[in-house]
Amino acid sequence: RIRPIGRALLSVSDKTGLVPFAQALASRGVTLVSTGGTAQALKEAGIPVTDVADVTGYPEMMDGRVKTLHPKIHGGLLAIRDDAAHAAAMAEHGIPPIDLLVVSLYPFEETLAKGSGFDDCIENIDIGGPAMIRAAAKNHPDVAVVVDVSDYQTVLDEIEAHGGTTLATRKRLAARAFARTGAYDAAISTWLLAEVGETTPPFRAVGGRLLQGLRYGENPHQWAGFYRTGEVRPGVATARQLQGKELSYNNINDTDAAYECIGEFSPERTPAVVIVKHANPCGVAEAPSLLEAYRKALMCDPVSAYGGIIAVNRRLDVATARAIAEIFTEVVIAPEADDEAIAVFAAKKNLRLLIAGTLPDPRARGLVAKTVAGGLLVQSRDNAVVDDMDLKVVTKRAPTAAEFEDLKFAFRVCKHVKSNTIIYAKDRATVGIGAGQMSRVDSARIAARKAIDAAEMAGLVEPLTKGCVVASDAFFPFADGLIAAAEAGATAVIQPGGSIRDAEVIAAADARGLAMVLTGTRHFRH
Ligand code: 93A
Repeated sequence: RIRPIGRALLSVSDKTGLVPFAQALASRGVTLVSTGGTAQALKEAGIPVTDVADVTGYPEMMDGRVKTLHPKIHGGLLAIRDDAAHAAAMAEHGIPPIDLLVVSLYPFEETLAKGSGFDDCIENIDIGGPAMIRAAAKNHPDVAVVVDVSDYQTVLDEIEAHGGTTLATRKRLAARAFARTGAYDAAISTWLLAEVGETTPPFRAVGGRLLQGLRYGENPHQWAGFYRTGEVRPGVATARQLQGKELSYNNINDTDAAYECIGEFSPERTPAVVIVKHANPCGVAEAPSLLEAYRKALMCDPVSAYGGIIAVNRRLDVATARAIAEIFTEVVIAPEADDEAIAVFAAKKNLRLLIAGTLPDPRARGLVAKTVAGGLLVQSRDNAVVDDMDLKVVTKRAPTAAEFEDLKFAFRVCKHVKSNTIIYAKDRATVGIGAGQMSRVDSARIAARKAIDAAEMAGLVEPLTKGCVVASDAFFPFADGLIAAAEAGATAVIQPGGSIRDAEVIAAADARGLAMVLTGTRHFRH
């Protein structure tokens, strides 16, 4: 599929490298056709060139707004070369084939960047250029398209090596061409949206498709949209909303946090419930029934759970739905739900019920993106699961079987809590969660304080942290965090290890009779 280049259309705003490139093409016998300014530059360099106007039979008009928008140009770009009917149309209308298109678009981005006025920006929106680029890129089986100076040499090398362009190269060039027109239009729409007081999502950068324009962002003065990427993963972007008000930006963010966390508890395990508030779990529990799991999760931090987001790991039943309906809940997400459970929520007009079909796979790969000023940070999803980790007991005392189960439970949860994370857990339920603190010892203290508050609310004589286990998302840099946990009543610890003071931390655990397990894997989350 080598395509020799007989005729090339050059129409470039950025004339960098134009002359030597055109010269190289001309010397290889390529006929050159160009728009006004480009033709002028070539003529000045003594390179033979045909004016587009001489091909179309029309002068460039309306200040250049109409130059190449003509069947004699677009026919030459779009005709399928080995299609008899297309060839006949070309012959009948005197349409010359164009084998290579070289375009650099009107400098819209540069015009905008230098602070030009509205009319100037509008005038720099290229219409004919993108039309030709897209035509040539569509017809890349026959036509090569270049939209960047850096590909001039690519084309010359191909001619040198093969006497024309290869299909593989034309395809690559076509992909780049569509990327260019896509980015160009995105720049225009970003500018226009800003003109009318809206902002464009940076998500376009990762190829998002608008699912839903949101009423506002994290705060009412912020613009927001919900975009779907190409990733196929069960979750809030693919779930079906059965009832309730439209999801808000914060709802979507929190629901995602809840559903990603519940994914740690596959339906083959015992029933599990996650309650999320402000993107952090405030209660997670496993129990023989979903209802019990919900009650235990709620007990961890009933104050925070008010207005929370609830995720369950299996078909939502009516008993659990009734219990959930007792307090104000923003969103419930489940893989599926019984009809009676759905009916319970029907009376709660504001409660959003989402059915996601399947649970997320905690081991699935995926992308996580976050913007920074002027940039985009992208990383793979944290798909490490405690069951796959090489767990090492480093203390004199090994955890009991029950402690070991709780340790793994707590580490599963801590992956989904903002760092620094300290989780106290007992009987496969969180009993104290310390999230998002700048120091680990503060997280340990907060988690203990919350456990005391929860016990008081439940009318218990002592906090549930008595005899609990503790998980830390990253190593204890000092023994203080571990000591705080021990003082709160923890008897066993799970943490990644790897601090230069590990020995000190292990000694502090031994001194208090604590059992400690190292995972070797960290679960930072910010
Ligand atoms: O104003 S346009 O949208 N109308 C057109 O028909 C057209 N054809 C090519 N702009 C058009 N172009 C653009 O002109 C090209 O994309 C290129 O940026 C520029 C080259 O013009 P010149 O050769 O006159 O410098």
